[in-house]
Amino acid sequence: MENKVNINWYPGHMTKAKREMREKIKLVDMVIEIRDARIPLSSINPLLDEIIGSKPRLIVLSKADKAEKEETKKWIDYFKECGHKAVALNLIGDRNVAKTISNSCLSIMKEKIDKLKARGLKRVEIKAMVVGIPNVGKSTLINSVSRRKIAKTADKPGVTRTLAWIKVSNEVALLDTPGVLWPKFEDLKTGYMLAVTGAIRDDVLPMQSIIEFAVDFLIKNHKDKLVKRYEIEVSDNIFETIDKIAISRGCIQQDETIDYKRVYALLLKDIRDNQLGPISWEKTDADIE
Ligand SMILES: Nc1nc2c(ncn2[C@@H]2O[C@H](COP(=O)(O)OP(=O)(O)OP(=O)(O)O)[C@@H](O)[C@H]2O)c(=O)[nH]1
Ligand SMILES: [Mg+2]
Repeated sequence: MENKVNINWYPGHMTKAKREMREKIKLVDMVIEIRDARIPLSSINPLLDEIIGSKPRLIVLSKADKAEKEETKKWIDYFKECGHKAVALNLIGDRNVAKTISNSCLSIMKEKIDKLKARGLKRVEIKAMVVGIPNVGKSTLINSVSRRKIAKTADKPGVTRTLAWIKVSNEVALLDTPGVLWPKFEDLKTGYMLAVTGAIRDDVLPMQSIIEFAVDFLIKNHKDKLVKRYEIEVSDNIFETIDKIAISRGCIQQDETIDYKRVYALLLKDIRDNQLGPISWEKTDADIE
């Protein structure tokens, strides 16, 4: 299989997005970069380093409820070794999102805060901006720390929107509009992982290949989960397993052949909805070279 691809699939203008992001980043002291806890390397934008320059960053591994706890811990240690502070959160379930974010930002900015305080500044407010690839949880994080749904203000053309800041705590504020980064992938595996977790549209890569990648991974790493969910015996054969799932779930067409479209959709939905249980699709030991 060809494993190098060069898909320039992301809609919109990357140059414009990059320029806008650079402008917004000037307004903040640090960046909160959200990545998907299930795929902490694939859910990045390789240009982020270039865009944020030397601004400090906090990595938030979102959807931690959908990833394996032990793996997530290893990822946090991995990032620490790389010099980055990372925290894992379930942005819709955890009650301490604001506190965790605030404390982490303060610890990252400690040196700067201490310096300002030494110069006599009484109240220091850290300004941060949330960035991340589509669907990773940017709006959820912002809504969660603001403890209310932020009304979407009508973006009228030609009218400059005033910047709004959301208080996370007395010392930390977030810019209310997050920066959207496009994911980028040159190898198919990264593309499949982005598809499986719902970060890219389903039509970017062939559905059959996404499912074959997913089932192959599940057979190798989580056979028990397939057995339990679909009440089937699972061999090492990808195609046989897909057929068994289809039969078990009644994905059969009128002419009694397998309805692949339906079984693919069913499998993808189950995976994204966490119906098989938490799965870390990217593991530290497999991905660090
Ligand atoms: N289970 C789980 N779901 C989450 C978590 N964070 C976000 N979600 C869900 O993921 C989906 C996408 O979240 P959003 O906050 O809209 O993502 P976004 O980054 O703002 O997406 P775009 O605006 O499209 O770029 C929503 O259905 C959220 O409910 C999490 O920590 N755990
Ligand atoms: Mg959003």
